[in-house]
Amino acid sequence: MRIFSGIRPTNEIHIGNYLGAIKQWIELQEKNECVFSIVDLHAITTPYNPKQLQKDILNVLIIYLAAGIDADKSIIFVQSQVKEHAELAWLLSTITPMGELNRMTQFKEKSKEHKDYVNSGLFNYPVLMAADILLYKAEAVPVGKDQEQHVELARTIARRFNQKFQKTFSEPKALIPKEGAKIMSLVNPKKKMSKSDEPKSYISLFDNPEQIQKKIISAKTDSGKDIRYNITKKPGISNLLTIYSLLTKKPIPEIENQFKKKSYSEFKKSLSKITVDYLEPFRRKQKELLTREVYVQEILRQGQIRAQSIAQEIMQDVRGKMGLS
Ligand code: AQP
Repeated sequence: MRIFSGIRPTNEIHIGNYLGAIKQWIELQEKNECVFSIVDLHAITTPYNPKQLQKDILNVLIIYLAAGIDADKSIIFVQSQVKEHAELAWLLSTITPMGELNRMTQFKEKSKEHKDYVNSGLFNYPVLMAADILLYKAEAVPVGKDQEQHVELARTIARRFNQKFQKTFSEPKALIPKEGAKIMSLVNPKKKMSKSDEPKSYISLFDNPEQIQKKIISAKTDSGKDIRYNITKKPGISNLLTIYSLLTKKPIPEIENQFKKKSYSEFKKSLSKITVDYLEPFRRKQKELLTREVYVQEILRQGQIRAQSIAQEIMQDVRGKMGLS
C-alpha cells in the first residue's frame, strides 16, 4: 500500500501530533511504501514568521528521524520543493464546489482563531491536502481525528475526478489510531492539544525535563480524587490516563488499579517521569542532528528527487486526462 501523511512546520511539534500521527507511521513504514512530507505550503496559511520557517522545517525533520522514520525506507521531503503539489491543487480546485469547503470544521475554527488572517489559501487548504495525497496515488493516510474530514473530502475529490475524466485515483482512506487520535490540551481538556495554543497547553517533543514536569504537574484535573477514566465527568484525568497508557503500553484499567489509593499528585509525578524518559531520545537526537547539517540536507534532497519522480509521472497523466498539454 502507498501511504501519505505530513505535518505543518508551525511552532513546536507536540505529543498529540506524535501519538495521533507519527507513532503510526513508524509501524507502517515496515510493510508499505511511505511518503512523509513537511507541509510548508500548509504552514503559511496561518500567521507565521518567514525568518523562522526554515528552522521549523528542520525541527520537523529532526522529529521524524528521532521518532524512527527511516529515510532509506520512507520518502521524507519538503512539500514546496515538489512543485506538482501546487499545480495539482489548482486543477483539483476546479472540480471542488465552494460549498464543500465551507463545511470544513478546521477552516471555521482557524478563521475564528485568526480573524485578521482569513485568506483563500486557508479556505483551499483541504484541496491542497487532497492534492498532497492523490499526487502519490496514496491509498491510506495516517492522521489524528481532526484531519478525518479532510481525508473524506480527498476521497470525494478523487471519485469526482475519476467520474468526470477517467479513472485515475484510488479513494484514500484515513487511518485513525484507536487510542490517542485526539489528545487534549493540558490547560483545557475539552479542547484538542494544538501547537498554536499557549506552550503550557502542550508537551513539545523537545521540552526539557523541568518543562515537562512543570506542565504535567500544573495540568488541569477534575473535581474528586479518583484516578478513573471518564471522558465526560473527568476529561482532565482521562486525557492524562490516555497519555500514560500510550507511553507505557499498559491498558488503562491496569493504571487505574495501580493508582487506586493514590493522589492526583502522585499520579502526575509518575506520568512526568515516564514522559521525561520517553522523550529523552528526541532531545538527544535533536542535539546530534543540529550538528549534522550536511547529512540532514542530503536526506531532504534525496527525498525531493524520489517524491518528484512519482509526482511528475502522475501529473503528466492528470494533465493529459484533463485536456491540458
Ligand atoms: N491533539 C491531537 N491529538 C492527536 N493527533 C493530533 N494531530 C494534531 N493535533 C492532535 C495530528 O497531528 C498531525 C499533524 O497536524 P498538523 O500540524 O498538520 O496540523 P493540525 O492538525 O492543525 O495540528 P495542530 O497541533 O493543531 O497544529 P496547529 O495549531 O498548527 O494547527 C495530523 O495528523 C493531526 O491529525
